[in-house]
Amino acid sequence: MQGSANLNVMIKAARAAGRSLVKDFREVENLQVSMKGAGDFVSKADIAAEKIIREELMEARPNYGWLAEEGGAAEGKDPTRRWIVDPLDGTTNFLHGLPHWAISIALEHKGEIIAGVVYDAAKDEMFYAEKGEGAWLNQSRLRVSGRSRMIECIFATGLPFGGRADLPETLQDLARILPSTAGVRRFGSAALDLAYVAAGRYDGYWERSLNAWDLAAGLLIVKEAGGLVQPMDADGSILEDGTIIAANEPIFEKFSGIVRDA
Ligand code: 2AM
Ligand code: CA
Repeated sequence: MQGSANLNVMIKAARAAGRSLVKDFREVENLQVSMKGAGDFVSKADIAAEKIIREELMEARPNYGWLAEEGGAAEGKDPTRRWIVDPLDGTTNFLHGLPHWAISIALEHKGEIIAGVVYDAAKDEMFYAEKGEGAWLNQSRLRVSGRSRMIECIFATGLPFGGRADLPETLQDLARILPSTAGVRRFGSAALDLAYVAAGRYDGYWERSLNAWDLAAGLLIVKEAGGLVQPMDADGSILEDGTIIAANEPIFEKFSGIVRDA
């Protein structure tokens, strides 16, 4: 796909941040003895990656606004466009030396995501999409899976950890979903969960309690791969509520019905 100038800027920024993160990821292994030391190191790696992305994007498009996990929000001179960035999605994986984390960069125009990049730098998998132009993984076009029997489908989700309060809801979700499917996976990066739905690796994905930067790029990639995405509350907003249900079309109604039957 011959991407727009904006998409090329986003891909360039993701690659630059990816190089920095891959270098730091190799170092993490040496720090495992001290989790605290590793935690501080990873948060520095995260902030350094965000700085690289911000510099690349702001140099190319100085008028656009900004929303990112580490750096907060800033309105641009052009109030209709903003970057939504997660420099390191899957931080816990990164910290544990698990090669499953990604950089997520989205471009929003008048409240709608028009371009998205999710880059798995450890595996050099660049997932990207532009509105109306399809979804891609490196040079290949992506398509969601065509599975229509729930019992053959694999679903991804996130599970609460630490002090997160939605444990009962999550356990009820699992009780409803596990028996009628081929299984549930919990890999720890919302951005990659969505990219994997787009690639047909997962048949669907649901999660609550996320932030706009976890979801913005991935939701467009799913849509452009022919999948459906909705917030948990059908009248709500994915990015404002931080909830999502994503799946291929043949199973969406059934799957979303089960998930929403909370
Ligand atoms: P992160 O790695 O950038 O923190 C895992 O289920 C997903 O939840 C990841 O995308 C992770 O993003 C996100 N996540 C981690 N901690 C979170 C929190 N306290 N609130 C909301 N989302 C979180
Ligand atoms: Ca994140």
